Amino acid sequence: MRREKIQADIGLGANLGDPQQAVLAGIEALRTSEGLEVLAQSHLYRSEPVSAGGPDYVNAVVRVFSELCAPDLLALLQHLERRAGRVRSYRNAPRTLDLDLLSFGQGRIWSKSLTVPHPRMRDRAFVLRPLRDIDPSLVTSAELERLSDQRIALVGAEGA
Ligand code: PH2
Ligand code: MG
Ligand code: MG
Repeated sequence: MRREKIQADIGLGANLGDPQQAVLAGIEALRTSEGLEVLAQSHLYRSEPVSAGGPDYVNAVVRVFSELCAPDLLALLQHLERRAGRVRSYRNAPRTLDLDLLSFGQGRIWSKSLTVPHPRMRDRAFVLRPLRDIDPSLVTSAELERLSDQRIALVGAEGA
C-alpha cells in the first residue's frame, strides 16, 4: 500500500561480525530501498549492551521519508535484517543487524507486531545519543544525563 510521504526514524544496531560495516551496509540498504528516501543519518556509536549480553554494539539512527505504510516499512526492515544474516534465537540475542522503527510521523501504533513510538527508546542512550545528532529538539541534556551510566562513545573516539 502506498500513501503520502511520512517521516520516520529508524534505529540501527549490530554486535556480531563486523558491526561497524554491518551498520554502514544497513544505512546503504535503506538508501537504495524503493519507497524510502534517507533525509539524515547520525554518527556511529559504540555502546555496551543494554539488557543484553555479548560484544559491544555499534548503533546509529537514520531519518527517512517513507512512501510505505508502517506495516510495509516494518516488513522491509525485517527483510533487510534477514538479508544481513539475522537469526532470531532468543530475546535480545546478539545480532548481525537490528533495524527498529522508532517513530512513524506522529503515529501511535499498538499492534501485535509493532509498537510506535518505540516503547523503550527513552531509556536507551544508544538510541537517544544518535537521535540527538539528527534532531536535537527531540532529546534533552537532562535525559542523556539520566542515562550516563550506559557506556557509549563515538566510533573512533572510544577510550578518549
Ligand atoms: N539492542 C537491544 C538490546 N540491547 N544494547 C545496545 N547497546 N545497542 C542495541 O542496539 C541494543 C542493546 C535489543 O534490540
Ligand atoms: Mg532493537
Ligand atoms: Mg529489533
